[in-house]
Amino acid sequence: MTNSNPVDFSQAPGVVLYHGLASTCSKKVRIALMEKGVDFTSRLMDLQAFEHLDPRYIAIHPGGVVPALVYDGHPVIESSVIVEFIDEQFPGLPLSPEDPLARARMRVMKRFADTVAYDSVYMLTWMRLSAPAARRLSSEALAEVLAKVPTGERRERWATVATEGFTDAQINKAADDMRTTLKTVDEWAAEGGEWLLPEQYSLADLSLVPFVQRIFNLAPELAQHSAYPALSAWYARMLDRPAVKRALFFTEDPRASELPNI
Ligand SMILES: N[C@@H](CCC(=O)N[C@@H](CS)C(=O)NCC(=O)O)C(=O)O
Repeated sequence: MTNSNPVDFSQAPGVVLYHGLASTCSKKVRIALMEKGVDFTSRLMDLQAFEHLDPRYIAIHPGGVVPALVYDGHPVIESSVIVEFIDEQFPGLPLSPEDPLARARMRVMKRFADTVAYDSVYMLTWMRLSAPAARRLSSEALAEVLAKVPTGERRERWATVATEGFTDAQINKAADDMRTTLKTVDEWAAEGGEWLLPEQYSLADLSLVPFVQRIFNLAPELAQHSAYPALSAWYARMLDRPAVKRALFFTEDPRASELPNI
């Protein structure tokens, strides 16, 4: 694996991953790469230093969010799409079942990760990591940053964390989503057996584990292990997988030691 410090935006052959250390969506993609044994160039970005708003990155990912994978010069974006691309492009452990009905169930679980599970964690994550960075800026510097954010939705998030933060109603909704996430994954783990799909370890498992990890870290009071026995056993099995451990607690880039991870 090769690294870059500071971020190198130049083209490189093979797989280049632009990612965030703490980013749940990046963790998902790192797990997929590591499960398949794909060698990649790591380009860790400092989101709190707004490196992902650099015009050279926006040229790769027009939404200005991580992760983005570049394969032989071709950008692939959206973590759920990227993990499917990795599974289809590279040999090694198959991460999707053959049976179309099982694939459909897997995609429902991936969709859940992208919606309910993602919505459950992003506000508390932003208040923990992004708010301090945004609040350190002068009003001129903040205006400059906001002008670089390519989408209205993200501009609003940055403006919110720079000022009053999210409302109590929003935070309560996130807590409800956390409970729903834990309960749903617990049920899936109970039905699935060893992994979430009875058929095999799949993209469903690796798509959900970063969000479960984040809930355990952000809201331990909501995540009593005894309340979710199947989820807890599944989570322990996930952490026993070398690829999952390497990806969640990623250290294989010199920048990793300088960035926060939760
Ligand atoms: N739907 C996107 C979501 C990506 C996303 O929200 N990335 C976050 C980190 S997990 C990010 O880049 N945040 C920085 C920002 O929005 O400025 C995906 O799954 O790839």
